[in-house]
Amino acid sequence: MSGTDDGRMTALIAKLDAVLGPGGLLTARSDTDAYCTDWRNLSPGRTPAVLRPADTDAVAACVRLCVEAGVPLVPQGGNTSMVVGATPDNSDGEVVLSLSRLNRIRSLDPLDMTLAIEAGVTLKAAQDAAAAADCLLPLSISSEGSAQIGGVLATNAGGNNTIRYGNARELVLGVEAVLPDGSVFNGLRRLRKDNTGYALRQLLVGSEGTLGIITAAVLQLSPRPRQLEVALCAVETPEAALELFGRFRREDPTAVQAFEFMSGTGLDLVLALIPGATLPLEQRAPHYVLVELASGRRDGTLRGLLEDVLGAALEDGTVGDAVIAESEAQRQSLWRLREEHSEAQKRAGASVKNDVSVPVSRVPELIRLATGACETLIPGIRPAPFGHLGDGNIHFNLVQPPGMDPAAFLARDHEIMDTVGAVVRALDGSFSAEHGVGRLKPYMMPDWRGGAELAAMRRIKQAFDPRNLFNPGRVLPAEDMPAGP
Ligand code: 2HG
Ligand code: ZN
Repeated sequence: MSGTDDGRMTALIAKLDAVLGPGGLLTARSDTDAYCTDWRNLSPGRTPAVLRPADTDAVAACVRLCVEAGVPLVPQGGNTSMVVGATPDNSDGEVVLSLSRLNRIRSLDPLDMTLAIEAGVTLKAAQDAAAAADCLLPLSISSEGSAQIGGVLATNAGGNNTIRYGNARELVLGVEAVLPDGSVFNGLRRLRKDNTGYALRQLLVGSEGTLGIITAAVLQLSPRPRQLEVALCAVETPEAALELFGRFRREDPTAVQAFEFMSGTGLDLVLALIPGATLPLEQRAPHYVLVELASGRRDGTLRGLLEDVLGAALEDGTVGDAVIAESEAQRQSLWRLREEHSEAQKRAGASVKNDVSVPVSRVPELIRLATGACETLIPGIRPAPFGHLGDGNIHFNLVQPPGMDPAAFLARDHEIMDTVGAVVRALDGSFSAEHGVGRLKPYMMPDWRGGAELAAMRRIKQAFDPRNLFNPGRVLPAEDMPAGP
């Protein structure tokens, strides 16, 4: 049903308005536009209404009304999706359900180290709540100031600390969600052990809103490290970056909290386009590594470890130059060079993102082979790979050649993604490591996840959402889904 086809949408909106109350429903284009534009501005959409329920019961009531009317729902948190997973298409027939007003911290237990939290709390606010109780919520992603817990879980976000703490999935003990029949699955348990049938919470985590809408969760917290050490290192080659990683791991397998790779091209864009960004090294290098070590002890052993490994690496040439943060402010400014990569690439023009993963040992091959293949495909293209080397997840992003028409570059996005994809596949990798599939990449699913795997996914979708109204066309290729009403 489209927003203009008959009076059904008008009647639905009147019912939703009654359920949501003042401030709960937005219909004016000037109010809804921000909810229809994805962070990358790749695919501007339209919606007849944005629903802003304030609690789980109101989410369930909205779902029941929309499903009864056969209207598709697009759940949205902080709207930071990189794969157009949380904004409506341009049919003007998809209703946006924003979780932003479900923003309460329900409970925090420092002894159990659990945090019960609603979907609309930002990741940063959740981290701060944990820190105030001397605990750590170890999930850390560049968009944490805006990204909300519901979206973080719906996409099984990974980020910088996966190497030590795992992805979002590993941190979830319990989930509360509204299912497509309007029922509320109350799985907000906070148990470390709970083998009672299928782990539905794990099915919902990473399902990108196609099976249920997460309204709250219980997260496992960790003890807060007493010491952190951060260094930025210049390296000549991706192989040297991997070698350095291996040395830290061999020296102390538990100490590495983040091990991030940055290409010279990517960091140059940050230095050129992000005000205030400066390189604290004497000269620019072909590649860089940002390493963060953490320890539960307060003594000087962590600093000793960092200095020993870097000292030897500088001596034998594995590392060309390095700087160690001497204060919290310096730690943050080193991290900023890494965190601003997405913003800098956005400012540099059109770019095509490949959020890929390979076994850690094959990251250098990935970087070399994909760089070569893309440079052959489009002369002048700027490969700017960066990301989570320590867990094998590289953002193999390609920035348009200077001066090229951005639309002409983006028109070749599938060609570019498939070129990188061929390399990733040869290295036993995945085409989507942490950003999900969204509306941008379902076309890749038959090729990468076809056969029994995709067939099982379709049966699961059919069982949960037989009318295909929860985030349709995301994750699974639309043409393979049962037709809507
Ligand atoms: C990051 O690691 C995010 O900073 C964004 O996953 C990556 O912009 C990107 O491609
Ligand atoms: Zn990332």
